[in-house]
Amino acid sequence: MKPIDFRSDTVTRPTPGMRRAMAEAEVGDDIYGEDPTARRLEERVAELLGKEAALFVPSGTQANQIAIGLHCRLGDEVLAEAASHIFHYESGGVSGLWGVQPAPLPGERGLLTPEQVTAAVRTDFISPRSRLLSLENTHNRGGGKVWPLERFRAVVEAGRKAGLATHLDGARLFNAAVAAGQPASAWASLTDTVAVCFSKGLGAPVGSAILGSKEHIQEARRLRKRLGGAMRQVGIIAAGALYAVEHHVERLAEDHAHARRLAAGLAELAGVKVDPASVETNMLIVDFPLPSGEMLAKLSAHGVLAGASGAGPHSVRLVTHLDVSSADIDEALTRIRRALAG
Ligand code: TLP
Repeated sequence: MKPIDFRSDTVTRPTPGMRRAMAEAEVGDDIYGEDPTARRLEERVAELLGKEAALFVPSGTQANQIAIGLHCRLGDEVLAEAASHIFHYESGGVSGLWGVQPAPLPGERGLLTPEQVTAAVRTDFISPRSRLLSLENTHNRGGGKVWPLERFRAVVEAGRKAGLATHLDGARLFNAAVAAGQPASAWASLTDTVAVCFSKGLGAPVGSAILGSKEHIQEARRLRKRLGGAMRQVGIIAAGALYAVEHHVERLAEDHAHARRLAAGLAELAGVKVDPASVETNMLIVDFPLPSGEMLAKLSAHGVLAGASGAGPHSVRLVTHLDVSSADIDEALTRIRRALAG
């Protein structure tokens, strides 16, 4: 039985068209600035997101960490929602790489208010210098929550007024854009820097980008080298990312519809708690009757892979993506029903 894999949208395999684009990519040594495919990708993404410049990097984690390195000095503080990826899943990079202190703000599914940001900024010399506001759209631990554009604008504005630099962790910004029916640039143009990933919902095997002003990206190039992220004939993977940007954005609507359908099916099962109305993009946070470790083992034995969400002892995260079809959703519901009965 082939497992249906809802652990993350990072698990996708390149499609035949993507593999062809990668195999045929024109390449050169990118540390000499000679890789034409990486250049094309960077220009295309900068144009799509309304930023002056972009830099291809190996991962979303590195894109976020470069942003912290760009904006902060030793001893500064970065404000972000408490459950944000930069605090939870980047191996302590905020403090370990840059000597920066986290200022975690409690949010509602990852969203903050302008008042909260204003109140959190510290101005006395005894406290760390509040320096960067980092927001995440969609919000991962918020269950794929989309930042409503006007609220995002107001929060960024509050940060800017208080003298903070602003960063958007847009690992799944294209999911937000498709779900809200707005261009990705609507959010991206508001912050100083933006990180986007090609290896999540867009289905590329590797790669992310950091975007900002020409000056920021020039300095980002130095930080990428320092972190060991400058690569040579990188066009091979940049071609997969470029293919993803050109072919896999609009189809994210299918993943969102699959997530909603999965939630609606699960909501009918006894003892399973999920609110289908809360599913905005490609993620579901579901409470099962068993503790998540036990439940995940049971699901796996029945051919359904998922992960703990971190939201509570019974909470599981399921993520839809390019390699989960509409038939897989029906089959997954049958298997989950069986797992709960068995
Ligand atoms: N998220 C992964 C795990 O790290 C949790 C996932 O499976 O969702 N920002 C956000 C909002 C992310 O969700 C992720 C990946 C990243 C950054 C980091 O991207 P990578 O894995 O490319 O370093």
